[in-house]
Amino acid sequence: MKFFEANFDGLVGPTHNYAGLSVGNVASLSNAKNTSSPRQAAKQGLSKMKALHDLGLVQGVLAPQERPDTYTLRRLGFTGTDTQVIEKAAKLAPAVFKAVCSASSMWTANAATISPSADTADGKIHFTPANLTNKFHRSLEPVTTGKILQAMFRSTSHFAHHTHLPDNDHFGDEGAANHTRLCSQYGKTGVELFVFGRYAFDSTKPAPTRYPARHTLEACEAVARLHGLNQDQVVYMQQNPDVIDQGVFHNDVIAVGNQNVLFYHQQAFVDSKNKLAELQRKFGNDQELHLIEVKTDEVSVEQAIKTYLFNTQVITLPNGEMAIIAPTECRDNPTVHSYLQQLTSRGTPIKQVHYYDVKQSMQNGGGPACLRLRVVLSEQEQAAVNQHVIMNDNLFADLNQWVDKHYRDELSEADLADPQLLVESRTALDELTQLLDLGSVYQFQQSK
Ligand code: SUG
Repeated sequence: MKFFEANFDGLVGPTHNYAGLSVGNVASLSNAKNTSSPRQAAKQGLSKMKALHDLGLVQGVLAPQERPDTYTLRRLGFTGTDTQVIEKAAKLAPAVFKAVCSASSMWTANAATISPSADTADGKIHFTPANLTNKFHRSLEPVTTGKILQAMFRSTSHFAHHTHLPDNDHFGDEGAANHTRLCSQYGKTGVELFVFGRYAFDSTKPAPTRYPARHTLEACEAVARLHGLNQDQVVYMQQNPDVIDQGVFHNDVIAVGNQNVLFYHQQAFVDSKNKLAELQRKFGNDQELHLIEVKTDEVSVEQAIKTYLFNTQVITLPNGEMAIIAPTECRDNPTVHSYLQQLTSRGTPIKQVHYYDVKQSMQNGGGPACLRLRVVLSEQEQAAVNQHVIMNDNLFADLNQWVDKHYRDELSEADLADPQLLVESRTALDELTQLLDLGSVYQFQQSK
C-alpha cells in the first residue's frame, strides 16, 4: 500500500486584512492598518496550491470561515439586524470588531493536529481542531474548523474527529504549527514531536517574559492521549523562551520536519542536546535521521523571522527527493539565499528549493508552512476523502473564477464596517460550499 503526505491549504477568505491582532507576531503588528488585497492574497495561495499539485503532490483546499462573525458579536451583547450589529460594534467596540473580521483561518497549520493511521492505537487518522485560546480572533475558529474537517474527512471507518481541547489558556493548543512527525517512510510508525511554549501548571519552569507562549505541555499531552499514540513514539520539546520573546510565536517559525529530516535553528529548543538524543533513540538508533541545525552565525534568529527560512515546506517529491518550498523573502535575502543554495548540495535528502510569492500572507506572519495542514494518507484513505476539495486543473480554474467574482481588490480598516462586505462574504461562501461539496458548515447556512 502506498502512503504519501497531502497538504490542505487554507483558502484566503474575502475579509483578509491587516489588523495588528497578534502580539508576539512581529509581522502582524508592523503591518497593522495597511491596506490588504483579499483577491491577490487568495490568488497567491491558489498558485502555491497549484504549484504543489504540478510537482506531483496531492494538494487539497480548506475552506475559510465566515467573517465578520456576527454570531460572536451577538454573544457579546450587540443586537438588531446584522447591519445594526456591525455598525454598533464597529463604533462602540472597534478592537473587538476588528478581531471578528479576521481571515486568520487561512493559516491552516493552526487548524488542527493530525496523527496518521500508522501511529494511532485504532489505526484511524485522528483530528483535533486547535482551540487557539491565546488570541481572541483565533479562538473563534475551532467549532467551524471541526465542521469543515468533518465535511472533508467523512468516513468513520478511516477518520476519527475529536472536539477541540477545553477553551482555556491552560490547554492553549495551536495545532500542527507546533507538531512535526518524523518517520522513515510515511506508512511506517513515526515519532510525533510536540513542541510547547510553557508548562500550564508549574510556574517555576522557564517561560517567555515579553511575548506569550501560546501552547502548553498539557495541551500536547492531551492531544497525544486523544489520538491513542504510543508514548515510546512521542517526544515533547519546549521552545526556547528567548526566541518566543524575539517573535517566534509558533515552532514552525524556527523548525520544520519531513520524514527523516528535521531542519531547525540552533536556538529553537530548550535542552536541545538531550531532547534530540531522545528523538534519535525513539526514531531508532540504527535509522538515518538528518538533524540539520542552522547555527546563529549562519542565519540569525532575526533573519529567520524576517525571511521565514523555517516556515518553509519540506516536501517529498514523487522521485523520492526532497524539496523546500520557500517564500520569495528567502530568495531576496542574500544570507538566507546562499544558505539554501548550499543546503541542496550537502548530502541531505533536500535537493531543490522552489520560491513562491505569498506576500499578502507573510505580512500577517504567515509563510508557506502556515498556509498548509498536512495529512498522511494511504491510497485507500485518500479515496475516502471528499474528492471535491482535491486540487486539479478544473478546481484551480473554478476557484480563480470564484475569487474574481466575489473578492475585493482592496480592503482597508474602514471597509470592514461596510455591511455589504458581510453579504458579499456569505454569498461567496455559500457558493464555495457547493463547489467543494461541504454541505452546510457555516452558521448563516443553518439559519437559512
Ligand atoms: O496566529 N496572524 C497569525 C499567523 C499564523 C501563522 N501560523 C503559523 N505560524 N503556523 C497568528 O498570529 C494576524 C492577524 C492580524 O493581525 O490581522 C494573525 O492572526
